[in-house]
Amino acid sequence: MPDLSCLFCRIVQRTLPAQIVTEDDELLAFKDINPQAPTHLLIIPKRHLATVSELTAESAPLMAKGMLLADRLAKQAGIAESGYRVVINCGAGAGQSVFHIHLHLLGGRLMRWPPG
Ligand code: DGP
Repeated sequence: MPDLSCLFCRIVQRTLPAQIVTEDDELLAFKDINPQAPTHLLIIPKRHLATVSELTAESAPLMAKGMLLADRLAKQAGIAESGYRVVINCGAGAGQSVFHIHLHLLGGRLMRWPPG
C-alpha cells in the first residue's frame, strides 16, 4: 500500500512532480532533487518499503532488479566506463532522510573513498 505521507510514494502516484527517467511495473527511476554528481538518479521500488532492514526473501529480488536497472541507466548516461557508484543509506545514522528504499546512482565525476 502506498504511504501518502511518503515523498517517494507520492512521486510514484504522480501527486508530487519529479523528473522521471524510466519505470516498469515494479521500479521507478528519477533525478535526485539535490544532485551530488553530474548524474544522480534515484531508483525506487514502487511499493513502499522503508529501509533495507524491512526486506524479506520475497521483496529482496526488487533490489537485484534495481541494480540491473542502475547499470542499464549508467550505460545510457555514459558513466559506466568511467565508473559509477550505487549507494543505499539504511537508517538516519547512515544518512537516510527519505524512508522509502532507494538506490542512488552517482557518476560523471571522480569518486573518492571513504565516503563522508
Ligand atoms: P537519502 O539521504 O539517502 O535518504 O536520500 C534521499 C535523497 O532524496 C536525497 O539525495 C534528496 C532526494 N530527495 C528528497 N526529496 C526529494 C524530492 O521531493 N524529489 C526528488 N526528486 N528527490 C528528492
